[in-house]
Amino acid sequence: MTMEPYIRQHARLLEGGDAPMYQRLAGLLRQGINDHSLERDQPLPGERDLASLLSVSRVTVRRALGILVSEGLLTQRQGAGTFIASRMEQPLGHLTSFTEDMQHRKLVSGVVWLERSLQAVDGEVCSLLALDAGAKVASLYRLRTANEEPLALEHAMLPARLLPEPEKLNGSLYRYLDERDSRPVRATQRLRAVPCDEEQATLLRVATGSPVLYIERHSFLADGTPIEFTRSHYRGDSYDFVSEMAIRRTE
Ligand code: 16G
Repeated sequence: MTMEPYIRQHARLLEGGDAPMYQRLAGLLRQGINDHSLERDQPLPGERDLASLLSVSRVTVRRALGILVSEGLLTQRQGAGTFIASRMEQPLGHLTSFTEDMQHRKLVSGVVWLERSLQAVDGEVCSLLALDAGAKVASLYRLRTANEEPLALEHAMLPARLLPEPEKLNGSLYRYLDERDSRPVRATQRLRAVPCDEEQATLLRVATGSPVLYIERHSFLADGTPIEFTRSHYRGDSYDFVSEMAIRRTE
C-alpha cells in the first residue's frame, strides 16, 4: 500500500502514549515497512503534505523521518525526495555484528545453527589466522535471519583458543568476544557477486543460481592479531552495501 492510505488507516495509533510524537510516528512507519504493509521503493509525500495529513508539525515529521533514515529504512535521493528503502542499507565502514545491525534496525535477529565445532584446517585459513598447519579452528556456520526472514549464510572461523567449546556459543559471536576483550577492532572485507548453489538457495529461500553477495571478512585485534575469517553469502535482493568516499588529495 502507498503511504497516504496507510496513514489514513493507522493514524489513530498515534494517539496517546508517553513517547514524543516524532518517536510514535517513526514507530508507526517502521512497523508498516517491516511488516511489508508499505510497498518498498515508493516515494514519500513531501514533508508539508505529511504534516498536514497527520496534523503534526513539519519538525515532528522531519525528526521521525530522520530516525528512519538513520536506521536505513528510508533513503534520501538527492533532488528526488525520500523513499522507502527497497533493501537494507549497510554502511561498509562500520565494523558491526549481525545482531547489532538488526537491533539497530529494530528487527529481531535469529539464527539457525548449521555447524558449531572444532575443525583442523590448513592452507589459506591457517595463514589468514596465523596458525600452524593442521591447527584447530572454531567453525561456526549459521543461517542469519531478520524477523524470521533468511538474509545470510555465514561461516566464521576463529582460532580454537578463542572459542574452545563452539557448541556452547548461543548468542552473538562479537558479544562473546567482547566479553573476553577479543572483539575485533579492524577488518578487511572483500565482496563479489556469485550465483548461489542449490543448498544455499534452499536455505536463503531464493532461486538456485540467483546472485548472492559473497563476502570475506578478515578481522583483527588492535595489536594486529587475526581473530576471525568469515565467508558469508548475503541475499542479493536484500542488501545495498554503501560506502562513503572522499577525493584523494595528492600533494
Ligand atoms: C557480521 C559479520 C561476520 C561476523 C558477525 C558476528 C559481515 C559480512 N559479517 O555478520 O563476520 O561474524 O557479524 O555477528 O558483516 P554476531 O555477533 O551477531 O554473531
